[in-house]
Amino acid sequence: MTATPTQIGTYRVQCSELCGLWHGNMTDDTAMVVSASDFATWIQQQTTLDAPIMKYLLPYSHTYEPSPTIYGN
Ligand SMILES: [Cu+2]
Repeated sequence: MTATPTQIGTYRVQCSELCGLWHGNMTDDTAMVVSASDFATWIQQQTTLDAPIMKYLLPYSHTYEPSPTIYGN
């Protein structure tokens, strides 16, 4: 999904493509458009909250498929 918001606020969003079994539940009433500084603050808060579990996750990558080399191919 992409959007170009023009106003700060809270919006209802809904999937507009019949995408699968739970398509009917693909709505959210809490999609928020915020200022750049509020977004930066939120990112910092999330980074702090997530720090304890980040050590268990794979490093960031564009792909997460196992490399064939780990299977000896
Ligand atoms: Cu959907």
